[in-house]
Amino acid sequence: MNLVALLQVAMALAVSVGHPRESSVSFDVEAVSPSFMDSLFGELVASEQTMAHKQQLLRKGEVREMSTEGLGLDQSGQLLEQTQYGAFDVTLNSLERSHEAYMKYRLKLNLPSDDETSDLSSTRNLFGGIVTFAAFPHFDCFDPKHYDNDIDIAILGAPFDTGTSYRPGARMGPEALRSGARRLGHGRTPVRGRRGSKLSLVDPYNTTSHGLSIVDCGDVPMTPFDNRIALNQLYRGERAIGKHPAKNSAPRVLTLGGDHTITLMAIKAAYDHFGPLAVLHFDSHIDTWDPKVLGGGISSYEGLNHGTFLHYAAEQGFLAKGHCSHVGLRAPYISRGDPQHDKDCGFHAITATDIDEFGREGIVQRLRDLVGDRPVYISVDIDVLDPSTAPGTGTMEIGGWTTRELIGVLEGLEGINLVGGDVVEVSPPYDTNSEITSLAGTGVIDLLLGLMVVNLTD
Ligand SMILES: *[C@@H]1O[C@H](CO)[C@@H](O)[C@H](O)[C@H]1NC(C)=O
Ligand SMILES: [Mn+2]
Repeated sequence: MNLVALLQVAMALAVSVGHPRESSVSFDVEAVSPSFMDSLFGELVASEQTMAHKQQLLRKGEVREMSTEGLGLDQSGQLLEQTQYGAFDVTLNSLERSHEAYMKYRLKLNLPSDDETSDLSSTRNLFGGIVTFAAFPHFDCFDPKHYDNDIDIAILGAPFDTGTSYRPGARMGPEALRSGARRLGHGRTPVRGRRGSKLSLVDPYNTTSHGLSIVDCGDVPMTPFDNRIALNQLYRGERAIGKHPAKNSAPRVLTLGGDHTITLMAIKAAYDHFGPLAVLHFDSHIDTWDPKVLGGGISSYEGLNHGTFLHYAAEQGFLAKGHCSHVGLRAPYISRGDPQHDKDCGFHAITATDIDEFGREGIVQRLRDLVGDRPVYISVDIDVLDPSTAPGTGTMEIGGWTTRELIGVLEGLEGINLVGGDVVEVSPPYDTNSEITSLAGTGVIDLLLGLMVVNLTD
């Protein structure tokens, strides 16, 4: 738009503002006492029309004047104390009364006593303080001294990214996912879960309402210098959580990655308690790559990485073969044998474009049929989302789902026997300043948590 056009628009606006619609009430402005807002902000907020409107509402009793209770006025509106503006001994009308009361109130600062701390100890701080996921309680879950403490659902960080083939950074994932969860914790939302579903009624963050013990166990220390040690540390951490008493067979763990390699240890630990798992693997990549194809080279140790871990999970017998599925696939294969090898590992495949062909409900039905009532593990690689909704990840692929599509499919899985889950590959160094990728990851954890609470309280 050039300057002349801009001026024309500005003038048109000025004209329209200058001629407001005719008010239907005739009204004498002088007769209305200004409220305290009018006095403070004057012409900024008050106009002939707003004053008339307000007066009408007052007359009809649809709004009330500000209460004068506790503001140093007696019933008749007499100010009881001397103000810095002098003593008021006239009886004020109601609007003046609110105004004067407000002005007087503004002059007062009532601090609590110097030893009072109740507002410091019980207040949620959205942008400060020690951050646990959605402010869930924390204790050292790995210390045998605490093995008696109940854990029904554990949140566990796996800060590890030395199994990644492309861009690293996912070791910072857990703290970013927790940061994204600072605003969670206030119960139900208008959109979590389908209308009338149990998921839409539960409040995962109100432990009084569901009676489950949900704990943020913090992060497992994972060494960045030797993947074998790091992954074993994670396995032992997940296993330690499994030693705590749970109301329903065993604690269920939601793991915050970390690159996708960490899922192998989470699945292994879940397998210890629940047996072969129907794995729903939301990812743009297959991650069942044969180690000979991806990474296996000079040392066999290279063969275990974020693109091969599902090959190992299948080989180790952790998977309920034929009951697992990829969801959202679209990344290029590496070798011609990949599709066959993927099938051999026991996976079905739902591609990113299948949502256009079968719709959300078509995909939901297929997944539900596939897992039945088997123990299910849901692993969500955030790169299943389109780079426009999740740019902060290691290996982006175009043409993915939106967060709403992913949420819609996950909600459709309400009622499945979800025994474990994770969100991986959130790489904060590649995220935007507004942290959209970690927020998407947090939203997925929020849903998995909801699915678990529904499942455990059925
Ligand atoms: C939590 O749940 C309890 C029991 O259902 C209820 O009384 C309480 O109001 C809830 N608290 C919040 C903050 O929603
Ligand atoms: Mn992956």
